[in-house]
Amino acid sequence: MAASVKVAVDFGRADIVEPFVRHVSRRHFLKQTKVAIGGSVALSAAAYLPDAFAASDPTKQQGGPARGYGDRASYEHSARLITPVGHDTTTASYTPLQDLHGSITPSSLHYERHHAGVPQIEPKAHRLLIHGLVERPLEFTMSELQRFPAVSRVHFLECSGNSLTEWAKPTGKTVQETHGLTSCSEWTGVLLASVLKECGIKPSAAWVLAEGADGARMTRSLPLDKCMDDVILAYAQNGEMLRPEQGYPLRLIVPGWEGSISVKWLCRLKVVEQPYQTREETSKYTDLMPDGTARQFTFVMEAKSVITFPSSGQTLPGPGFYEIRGLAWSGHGRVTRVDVSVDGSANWAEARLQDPVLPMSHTRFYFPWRWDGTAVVIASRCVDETGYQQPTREALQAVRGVNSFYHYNGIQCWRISPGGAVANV
Ligand SMILES: Nc1nc2c(c(=O)[nH]1)N[C@H]1C(S)=C(S)[C@@H](COP(=O)(O)O)O[C@H]1N2
Ligand SMILES: [Mo]
Repeated sequence: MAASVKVAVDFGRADIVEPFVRHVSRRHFLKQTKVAIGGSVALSAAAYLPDAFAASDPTKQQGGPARGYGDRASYEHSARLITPVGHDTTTASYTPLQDLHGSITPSSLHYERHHAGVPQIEPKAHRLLIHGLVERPLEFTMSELQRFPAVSRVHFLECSGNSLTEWAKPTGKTVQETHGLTSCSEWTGVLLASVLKECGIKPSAAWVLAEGADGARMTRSLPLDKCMDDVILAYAQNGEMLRPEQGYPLRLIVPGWEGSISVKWLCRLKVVEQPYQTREETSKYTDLMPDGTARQFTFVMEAKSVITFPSSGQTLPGPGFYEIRGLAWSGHGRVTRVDVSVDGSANWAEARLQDPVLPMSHTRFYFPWRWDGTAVVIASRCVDETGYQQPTREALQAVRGVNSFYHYNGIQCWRISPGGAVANV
């Protein structure tokens, strides 16, 4: 490898940059790039091109062929973690949040939750029936739905069971296991309001029953107000048609609300007066309170954040500069602030938010930090545009007790021990 190594660092903070630049040497550089310390690095071309490439005719094709449908580099192996939830068809797969950059989840890594497996539905044969309290009951084909004015919006989805293992005490699990049931995509489709208006809503209507065409026939009741506001009948995700796991060819995207109400493989909407009290809103997806009563229809996913680097299961190579990175989101709108603590929640300082900060979307945050090599506990907490602040586990327990299952959004702490190992504490 050629010895000409030029390192340009642009962290924007002299106190972090200077020690790094002062001590930089070729050996140091090689060691540090292995741990992806960041900054911008320029090498001479000969330093990174294999000899064969540098020596041969650059006008002749030497690399692989073009491909009709792309795949990632053969060196990349990040994957969803698949766990059986109940009997063998109830499955969840968890997004590897620790490996992701920015705020969009690659479609192939979007978490999955399906109660009876993934059906294969032929789009030409698929229909959406809208009936009940409407002037004109109508059945739409996929191509008819695609003729309506389209919208593309970035929204997170989060299963209300995300982080449920953390209710009582820390579990030692990784961020993929504790928080991997949330993902964020750009969804394209037609506003449900446009299609409902086409059918003509009768005055007595107040709820809409949504049914999926999978084996589970997932069925949920949605308040009509939400349906007329921002609910999307989505057929595309991150620029291409939905993945089968995400509900191909048609699903609901109910922004900011618990994932289970975003019915996949959507085939029927019945406009009604009352919620239907289906299994998914009585025996499931209710919150058991300490006094023995249960909260029902707790739709909105409250503000939540988590540090994805460094996070449980990772190991820091040694003391020095790190950029703490994570994700924050709120079902009530935009995230307005994320604070990070690097001293066991004694002090908090504001993290930098990545623009654009979109409503009901994952928001990436960054926090520059110099680790001195001692044992520390790091954590993040977020505030949303309603002023609500993400609570501690203790604060949540004080209100909700420990019988609750769904809707855990407590502050997540990671401990870094002197050897660099990061653990869930
Ligand atoms: N038809 C149908 N819709 C469904 C489900 C299902 O099993 N069947 N699972 C729900 C649950 S519990 C969640 S959290 C989300 C998950 O969406 P995803 O798999 O695209 O992440 O879909 C919801 N919609
Ligand atoms: Mo879910």
